[in-house]
Amino acid sequence: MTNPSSRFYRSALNLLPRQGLLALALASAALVAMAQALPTAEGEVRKVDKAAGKISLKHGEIKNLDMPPMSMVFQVKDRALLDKVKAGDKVSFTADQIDGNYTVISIEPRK
Ligand SMILES: [Cu+2]
Repeated sequence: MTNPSSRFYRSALNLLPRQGLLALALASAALVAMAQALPTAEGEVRKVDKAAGKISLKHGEIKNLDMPPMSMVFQVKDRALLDKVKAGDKVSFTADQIDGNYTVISIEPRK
């Protein structure tokens, strides 16, 4: 047990539990990401206000916000989202409450 290769094997063995922990950490990160995935809601764009970073939507039920269908104004997480849609577009979107403000997180025109 004094040859150099036994040292190699021992350090390889030492690595195994750490890789197990890493796999566990990755798996739980994936679970957290899944739990945070927002359900898609449907809507129709009423007005886009790029200067204010706001969008007016007539929307269907938003399950994660416990919100029935209505028309309302949302903030947007990223103003670039407002370049993807225009008034009159039917859209699929996700929304969440950020610092107390209803905020569109993602939005895509629907075909
Ligand atoms: Cu609403």
